[in-house]
Amino acid sequence: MKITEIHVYAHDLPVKNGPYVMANAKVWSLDTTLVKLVTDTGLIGWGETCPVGPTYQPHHAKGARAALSEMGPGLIGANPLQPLLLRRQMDRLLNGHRYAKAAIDIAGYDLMGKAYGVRVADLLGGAVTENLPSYYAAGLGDPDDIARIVAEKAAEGYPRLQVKIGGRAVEVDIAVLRKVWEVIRGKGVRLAADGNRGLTTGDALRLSRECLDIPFIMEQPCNTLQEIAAIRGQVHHGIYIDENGEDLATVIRAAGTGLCDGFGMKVTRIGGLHAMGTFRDICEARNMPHTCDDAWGGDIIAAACTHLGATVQPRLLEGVWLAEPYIEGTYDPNGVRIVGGHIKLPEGPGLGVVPEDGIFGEPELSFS
Ligand code: 0XW
Ligand code: MG
Repeated sequence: MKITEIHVYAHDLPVKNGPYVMANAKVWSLDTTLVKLVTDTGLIGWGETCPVGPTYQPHHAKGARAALSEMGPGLIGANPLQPLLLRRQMDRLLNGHRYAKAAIDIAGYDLMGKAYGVRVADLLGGAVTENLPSYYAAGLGDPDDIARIVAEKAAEGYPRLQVKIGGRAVEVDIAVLRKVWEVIRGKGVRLAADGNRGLTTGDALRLSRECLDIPFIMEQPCNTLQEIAAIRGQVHHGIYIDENGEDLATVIRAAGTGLCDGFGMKVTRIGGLHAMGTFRDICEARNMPHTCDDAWGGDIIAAACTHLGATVQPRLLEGVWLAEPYIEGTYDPNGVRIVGGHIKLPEGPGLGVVPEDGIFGEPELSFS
């Protein structure tokens, strides 16, 4: 099979009741990038990448499209059924920019599934479940509002909740965690406190010390791996790395040196489904729990995260996070949805999501 055409679309995903606020980002609408691969067989594959604004990670929407325009001409004629060779071809055309390469990789998996008549989860090793746990991530807010959201989401059936902290007075973060714990204590719901790089080492230590009785994991509390290493031996809570988990080499280093207890991981940040499968296997070899998320995005990215999440050992899967509850609009009326805090694995073939005809308008870039 050969890629004969590549089309790149920009599409807006407005945030319901926006803005969505994190320590280092505030977003009202997300600019997502869709990739359509057309092949000489007539089969079509879809991929997507959607940074949650330009300040969450060193990624931005226009950067994704610039990277795709750099690689596009050199990918015409490539075989999308060979994900490893496709990745090496992209690396020959452009250094880094894994989050843009991920959109091509995902579209390749969609094509592979359609060509072989199987689901992407089967290509990734096989699904261990048809109904996956998700988690809800409440944005940055005051203690009463966040406690109310968390109570609602726990009652809805989410097995895990994430609250945002950081970028403000640490006393408010501590008050949020105390209030949240009052409402979820005894309900069997797991809790993550996500600093999104926004805490100083001193504040992270204080927060951990003053919340000794609350069993949460601290996700990406500080900005850099050096800062995390500095507090690692002194905090009383498990630490997960999210934004700093930029590539497999960093994951190997973090796991190998005991820098963290788990990861919040994004399919696009690590480079797509092929690299995410390797990440999953590294975590399994070291018994490290992790999420299977993306920064943001619509039905295509949601399907990619769900197919990969379905292959993770259930005891290590911290949940698949989807933007679906937070955004207006879908691409496919039968797209990926969260019901009762859980996600049904799409049936396929491929990703099992087919965008409505013409929904993304005219492509911003086309190569043939
Ligand atoms: C909760 N998320 C998966 C969605 C937001 O885009 C940020 C992210 C995180 O955990 O940092
Ligand atoms: Mg996070």
